[in-house]
Amino acid sequence: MMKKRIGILGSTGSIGVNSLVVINNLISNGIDCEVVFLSSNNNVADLEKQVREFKPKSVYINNENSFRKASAGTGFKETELLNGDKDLIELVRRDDYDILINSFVGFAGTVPTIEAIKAGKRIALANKETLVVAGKLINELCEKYSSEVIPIDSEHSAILQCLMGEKTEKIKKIILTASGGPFRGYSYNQLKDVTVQQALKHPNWNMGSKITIDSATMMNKGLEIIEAKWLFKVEPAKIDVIIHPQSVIHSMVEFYDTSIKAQMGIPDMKVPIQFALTYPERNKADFVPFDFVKTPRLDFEKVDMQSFRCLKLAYDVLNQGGTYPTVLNAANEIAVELFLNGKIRFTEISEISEGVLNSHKSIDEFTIDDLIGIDSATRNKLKEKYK
Ligand code: MN3
Repeated sequence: MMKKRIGILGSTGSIGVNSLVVINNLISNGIDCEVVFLSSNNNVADLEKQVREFKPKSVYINNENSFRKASAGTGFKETELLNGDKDLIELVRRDDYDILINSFVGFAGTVPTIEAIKAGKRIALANKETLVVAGKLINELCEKYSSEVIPIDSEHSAILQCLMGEKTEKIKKIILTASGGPFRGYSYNQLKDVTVQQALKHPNWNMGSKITIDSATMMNKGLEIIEAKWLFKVEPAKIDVIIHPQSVIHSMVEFYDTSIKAQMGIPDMKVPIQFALTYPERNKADFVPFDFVKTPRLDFEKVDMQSFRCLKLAYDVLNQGGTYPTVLNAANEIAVELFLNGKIRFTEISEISEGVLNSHKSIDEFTIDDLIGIDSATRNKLKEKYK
């Protein structure tokens, strides 16, 4: 079997750390893997530990001060240290690796994904924002350069697994499950007073702060329905969301004979990460197995889009298409930051996004540079307003 040569963007975050555990699991189960590069925004201390263990050729550090600190120290003396957009693009285009795990947060993940696709890589994608803003371009590029995007997002990994051996035209519905987050059952009025601390407590998954807030507003599920459209090439009317508080069923597909397939397991990101690295194969893993007797109940509820307006906005932009998803994503990223910094209420996250969408004039034909321009214009407008 061919060696898997892997580069990780965002190796000190929760997906990155889990990816390294998965790589060790694959190695101990007889799969030859090499970590070619690692990267972090500014977590130099954790990067140093990862470098000692995995000995990558290169390390990319996004934050300039952290990069200088790392360059001055001794922890990376046998490693090539990189910084800045040019280095990042050059790194993901190299031919010394095959699989890019992209777990950057937000729009920042888009350009490296595109450059790696152009270089013919497999993208194991945890950065869902990439597909939300540029799904159309990414699908075109994957075809042109014979690259592939394999989702790490647990719902989409579940759908991919349900669809193996099936035909797209026989899908009746894709059903994404959602835990409902910490505020499941809250009315819109109740949501007005929730605190940052409450919002950061996710019942089932342990993740970074951006995605945890997105889960609390249900914007995460909104981004995921758009992600599903581009990954599985299904029309918006065929994408459903159902609340499933236990997060045991990671998602489902209903076919036109009414048969439904579900993919299940304990909520553990290591499973979809490993599948993205080994697809279409399945490899042995020593992860904690699911126990039906310990979790005897699986519950389901209708989603409440009156309270969780971010999900409603996402359905709107999913139907409208054009550059609306780019604007929604940018507005949401800034609004989440404002909420985390105590500058706005929880419910203002959807209000701000809705306001920006209402004033946007969408275009149907666009390049990646158009999207970068629209993204930064949206951010600047909001940063100016709330500074
Ligand atoms: Mn998910």
